Amino acid sequence: MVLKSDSEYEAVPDDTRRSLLRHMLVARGVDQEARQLQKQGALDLWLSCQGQEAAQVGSALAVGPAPTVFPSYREHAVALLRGVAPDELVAQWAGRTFCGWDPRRLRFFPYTLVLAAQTLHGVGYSIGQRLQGLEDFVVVYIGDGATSEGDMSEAMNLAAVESASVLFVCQNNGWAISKPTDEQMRTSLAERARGFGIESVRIPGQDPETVFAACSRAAAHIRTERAPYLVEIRVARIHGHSTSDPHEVYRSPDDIAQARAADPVSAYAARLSELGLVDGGWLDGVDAQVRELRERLMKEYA
Ligand SMILES: Cc1ncc(C[n+]2csc(CCOP(=O)(O)OP(=O)(O)O)c2C)c(N)n1
Ligand SMILES: [Mg+2]
Repeated sequence: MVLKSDSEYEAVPDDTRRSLLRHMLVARGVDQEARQLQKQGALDLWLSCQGQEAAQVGSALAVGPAPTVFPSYREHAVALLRGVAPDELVAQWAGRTFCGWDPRRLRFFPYTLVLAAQTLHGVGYSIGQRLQGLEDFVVVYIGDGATSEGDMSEAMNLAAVESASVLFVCQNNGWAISKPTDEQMRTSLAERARGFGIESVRIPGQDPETVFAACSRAAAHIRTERAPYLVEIRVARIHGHSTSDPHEVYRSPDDIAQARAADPVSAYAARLSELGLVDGGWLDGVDAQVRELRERLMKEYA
């Protein structure tokens, strides 16, 4: 089967565009509420995904519901899109449970705080599924800093050698807590993947349609070639690494201001409004849904 050309992927259907925006708005609202709950002492910690919603929603919608996802610990937008309820999502961060959802039913594995361990879990799972004649498409999410772990190199090599159906999605937010990316690597991760024999692409992550198109292409490659693929997505982290991390100490005011200005959620909402794809009524409807989710979370945890 021939892979579709770039232009065939550019026309994202209008329903998909609205879906991208709705999932981004929901993720933003839940993330804001979780940060608020942490400030009130209801959660012990929260790692915000603000600024990374387009990368997460674009990639998750592009691959569809079939693949099993092996997340890191910041993939809240993917989790919500996969059906994790907000109260299930924050339960871990309130110290109530190791994992608030059913990983098998949702095909969304528990968050992994041991950096890069999920890369090997994901590749191994994919190989195991294939051996049993089951769906072997796996998506592994990883941050830029975690790619410095040996596990990531082992996982990429194993995936390449075994031709495993694994999509590696790296959200490169420029920071491993306070360590900037240029102090972590001399080449891009996309280049490194090619050294292992894995096809890859490096894309900006502010526009969910760019991410959706690149990940649709990657998914088609995985399904037709039965071989791994890596998408490196450049994103801007709006808040500190976690609610315990005062990023003003090591980030310039300019860097923080630029990340806020590049907010993918407000930019995409404005774009779809300008295009006439959503109107005030539609936005109010999503807002009401988000408010209800936030209120439920507040009642359960505050
Ligand atoms: C094996 C291991 N070493 C160190 C840590 C401490 N640690 C937690 S998050 C983090 C930075 C990770 O950065 P990155 O992979 O870029 O992800 P981001 O938090 O930016 O999404 C570090 C060093 C850890 N959790 N696990
Ligand atoms: Mg990072």
